[in-house]
Amino acid sequence: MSPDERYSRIKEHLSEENPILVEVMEKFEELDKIGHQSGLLDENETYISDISWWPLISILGTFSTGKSSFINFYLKNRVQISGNQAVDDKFTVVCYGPNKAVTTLPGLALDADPRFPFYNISEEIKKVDPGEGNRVNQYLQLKTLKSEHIKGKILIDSPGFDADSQRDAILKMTDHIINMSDLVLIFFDARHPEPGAMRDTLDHLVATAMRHRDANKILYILNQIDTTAKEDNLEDVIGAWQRALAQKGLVSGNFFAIYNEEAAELIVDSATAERLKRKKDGDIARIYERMDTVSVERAYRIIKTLEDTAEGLKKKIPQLQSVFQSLAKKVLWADLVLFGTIGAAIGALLFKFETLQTLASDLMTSPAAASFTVGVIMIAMMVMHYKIRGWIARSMAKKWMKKDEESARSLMIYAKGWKSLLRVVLPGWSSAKTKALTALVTESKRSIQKLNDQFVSPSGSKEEVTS
Ligand SMILES: Nc1nc2c(ncn2[C@@H]2O[C@H](COP(=O)(O)OP(=O)(O)O)[C@@H](O)[C@H]2O)c(=O)[nH]1
Ligand SMILES: [Mg+2]
Repeated sequence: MSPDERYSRIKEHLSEENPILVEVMEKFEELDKIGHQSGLLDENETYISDISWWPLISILGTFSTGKSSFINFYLKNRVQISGNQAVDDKFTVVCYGPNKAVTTLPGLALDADPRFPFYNISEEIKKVDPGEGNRVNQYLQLKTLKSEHIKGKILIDSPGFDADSQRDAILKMTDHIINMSDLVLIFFDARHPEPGAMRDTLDHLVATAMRHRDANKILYILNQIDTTAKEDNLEDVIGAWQRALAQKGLVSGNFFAIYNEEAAELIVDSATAERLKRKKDGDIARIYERMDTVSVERAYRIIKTLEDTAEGLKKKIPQLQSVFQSLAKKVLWADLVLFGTIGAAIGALLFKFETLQTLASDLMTSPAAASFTVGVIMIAMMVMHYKIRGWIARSMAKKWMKKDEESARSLMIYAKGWKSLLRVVLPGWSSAKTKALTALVTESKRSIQKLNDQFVSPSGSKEEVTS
């Protein structure tokens, strides 16, 4: 799919979700143009390919911790099957769709759609599971439904890791998903909060989450706390759980303790029931708030990416220009030497052989023949020039590969194509681009202001917004 097509399909959807992001997207198109002109991007590459435009919330945890039940409750719809067995062996991506009823689509639908963060996920899957054929359907499925609760975000339910023979591949996919997600909910089971119950999977999740540079996006949720009612030991259970996490190196975090009303056991003691419910209601409200503000955070993050990319280019382009200047110098010398030698050789031949001289003057008397000859010589020279240019650019790229891969890549892109070197070496080339980039950054700051106007509510949810 060409970048243009990709842009227009995403735009179509964003115009419903958040028009400010359509503006931001247009700025990304400008960035792409600069990227293409400077050889930093290949023809069909785009800076938006790393961005997913919908906030992604992933729900992780070992099997039977109540992930699917939580999603069903949140969406007020029985989207996922829940139960005591490992019912799902796939990641399920849940998003807004045109049908009221829940519609299930194979993973390929996600792999092929640039509007979703799973575009080209099959490449990622190939890395974790290099088996035969396209295995995307084995790891992913898509469920869509027409519901206000899912509008503007994407939820991911994760499979029952433990029962899976492809556990390693699933864990690697999980890492990838943590990286892509705006918010990660890691579920724990209050029936086994003690350290011994920290299975490998949870260990892995917690370790991965902790390493993450954006640790605030990870919420640790102790679920099924209704099961503490019988012994009335909620504080002990929460304490044991947090100590277990601390033992893994997690010093502080977003801790929550909840249960699912619909799945909970009946709590006989009314005082305990009341206390648990209060705790749960408070924590659920905080979790939901994070889930709802995630689309706001995402908008800011996209603009931040735009700014960072622009700033990066501003630094990169003058460097690139000096690389191209040295390429141009080398090509110029090579041209001079080659064409000089050829010219001199032709001159010497004409001087030496009289038959050649008469042939040449005969040619000159017929304008058609003369222009044909000149044309042939010009084309031959052009071909030679581009061959030499490609050859020098490639050999330079090889050297740059060790120092700076981006410059090397640009050289390679130039080596392949017919782009003019002349323009690139003129001083105006990089100054015009850096000027355009500076303007882009200023404009993106304005988009942030617009977002602020749109989102910041007087109720004070502002600190949730900026991250
Ligand atoms: N007691 C209790 N049971 C729950 C709670 N949440 C889910 N369950 C039950 O736990 C089982 C596993 O739930 P499920 O959502 O399928 O877990 P998943 O494997 O993490 O998706 C089901 O039988 C649910 O009814 C809860 O908060 N309390
Ligand atoms: Mg499940």
